[in-house]
Amino acid sequence: MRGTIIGQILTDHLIEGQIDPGQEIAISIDQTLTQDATGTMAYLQFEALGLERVRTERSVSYVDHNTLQTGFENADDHRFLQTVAAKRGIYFSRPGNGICHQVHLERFGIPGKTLLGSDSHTPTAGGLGMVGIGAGGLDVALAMAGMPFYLRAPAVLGITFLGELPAWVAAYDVILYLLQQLSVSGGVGKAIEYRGPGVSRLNVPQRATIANMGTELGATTSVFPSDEVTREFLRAQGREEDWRPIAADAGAEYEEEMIVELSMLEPMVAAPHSPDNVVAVGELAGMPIDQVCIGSCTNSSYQEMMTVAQILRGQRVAEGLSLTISPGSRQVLEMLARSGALADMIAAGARILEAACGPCIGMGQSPPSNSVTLRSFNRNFRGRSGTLSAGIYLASPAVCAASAVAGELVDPRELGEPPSVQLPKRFLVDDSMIVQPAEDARSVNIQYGPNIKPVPEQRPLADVIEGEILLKVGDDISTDEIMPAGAKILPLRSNIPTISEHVFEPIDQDFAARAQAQGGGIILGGRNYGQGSSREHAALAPAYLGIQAVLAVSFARIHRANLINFGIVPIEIPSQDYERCQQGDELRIKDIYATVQNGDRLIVENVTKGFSFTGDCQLSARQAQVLLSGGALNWAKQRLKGEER
Ligand code: MIC
Ligand code: SF4
Repeated sequence: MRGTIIGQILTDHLIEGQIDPGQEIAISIDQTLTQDATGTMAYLQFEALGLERVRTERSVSYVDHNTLQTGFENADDHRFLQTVAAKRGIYFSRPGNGICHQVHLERFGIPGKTLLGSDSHTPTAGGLGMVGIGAGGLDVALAMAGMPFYLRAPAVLGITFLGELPAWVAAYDVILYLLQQLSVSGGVGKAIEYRGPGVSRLNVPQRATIANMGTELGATTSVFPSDEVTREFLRAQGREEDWRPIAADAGAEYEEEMIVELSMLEPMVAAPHSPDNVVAVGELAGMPIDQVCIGSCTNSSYQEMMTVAQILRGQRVAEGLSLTISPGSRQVLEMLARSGALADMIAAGARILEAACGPCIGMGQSPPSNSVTLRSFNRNFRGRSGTLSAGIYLASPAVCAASAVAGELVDPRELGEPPSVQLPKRFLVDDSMIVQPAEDARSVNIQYGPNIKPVPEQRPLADVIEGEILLKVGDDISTDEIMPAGAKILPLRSNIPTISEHVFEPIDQDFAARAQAQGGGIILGGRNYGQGSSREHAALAPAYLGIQAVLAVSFARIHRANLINFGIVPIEIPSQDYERCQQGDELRIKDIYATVQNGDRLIVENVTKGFSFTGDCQLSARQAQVLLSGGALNWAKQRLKGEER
């Protein structure tokens, strides 16, 4: 850690603790971002803290996830978000202005600063040399209140890039290659720092693509140096004054190291249903494809979109195949339009969607039953497209565009000369869709709609947890399976009682009803439980259904923090005990208060089968306090009160 970029930025922001991998530290947060789907809850929680204005250097609220407005719910959410932003000192990026991570990179990110976002892909900002971390909305609300963010200090994995990307090989192929090598849990407990001569040959949007998908590796954050390339990008965005150089010290110490020879890489594809199920495109070439979707926070920069336009120029989308394109921001979309590239896309038969998350989060464009959809996105978990029976494949925008024309998976290297796209000297800068906070906050009334329900009261922690294993699930369960998104469910994000009826729906349709009938219970999970999204609804809604504990072989970082924030005890158990317990078994866990407080191991009694085993909560002193206070909101309120005195 010593001398690394991550070590330097964490040290600059350290408030409590010692930066040793695995130890809990508290850092100050310079900037926050929220998006609409997690933002409404984050701001409801911020309101519950009772502060007048945010206390960060810069907080931005984006509307990008739910822009379908199939009913009044979304529109009400947008109005709520805009009025809260105006009143509380937050910049508001209006619907249509683009995907949070892309716009933040273009307009707000600053090298060397910390950014906490209520979205798991917040590390995208690492492309600019910023430490971006994804968290639950409540943690972001606390950061907006000026409170530190607590995390386990990561170990630093230094990845050295040598050489240069060959023709037709994209930044996306680099991260798919890393996923193939390291798996979706390979980055857990780590921060990834990129270095070496190959880095200077990647521009900022390419670096951002790689940093973005470090999330799929399970990494806490991913960071690139801030160098002349970064400076050039910021200059082209008209904000060179935000630049400062950041590099690792000569003797920087990495806990782990890896070398990637960029020139050896080739176009890759991730097959269903996991982003680490990666093979070379060549291995699946010729596979028929029904739908292609290009865009998302991973791959919707100007450069990627121009590449797509050049591949599509003069071509036609294959018969029977639907191609959608969602540019990452209004800046990108307008530049495509003014350059004529948009016309090439339209002429080829592409369906142009607005600059938003769109199909990536299942907001429209669900593919047909049992079909194959090829996407330039970052996740291909089962059901994420909105069609449970469809297989989602992930590949670079170039592979996607070439395949859309052919109607089957194509290795673009067959197309001959690759498009040559340079970043412009000047991007088209127009911030008119970013609303500044009101100067006179008193003039603004926060507007709530009927679907916006208050944050539910937290039940106090029980000293004895007794209940049935309501559901036993396997390894790598994602939050998309725990609390699905998509066009039907996303509009319910501001309404916990209603959204909780959909908990675990893709796995077990009856789960919510069973939990309600039993008045709660326990969930049993395998390894890496809760990977994927930062959505705190995957903890908040189960808590509302009365879930008191989740037992799992291991947990994903953000989800574990969210469970604690909402008073659910995360208990790690040995895999042989996971095997021995079954759905329907009655469990009893006693002396919770004492064990939480003293950091001891817990004894879990399987009453049905008549055996006991030990579990471990591995709580820091602060996390114990949070659980004992009945969740992070109560805990934070107590602290803010203490501050007033
Ligand atoms: C996602 O990609 O799953 C999301 C939607 O952006 C989530 C946030 C959410 O659930 O609102 C994420 O990645 O954190
Ligand atoms: Fe939006 Fe998809 Fe990125 Fe999540 S992963 S922020 S849904 S584009």
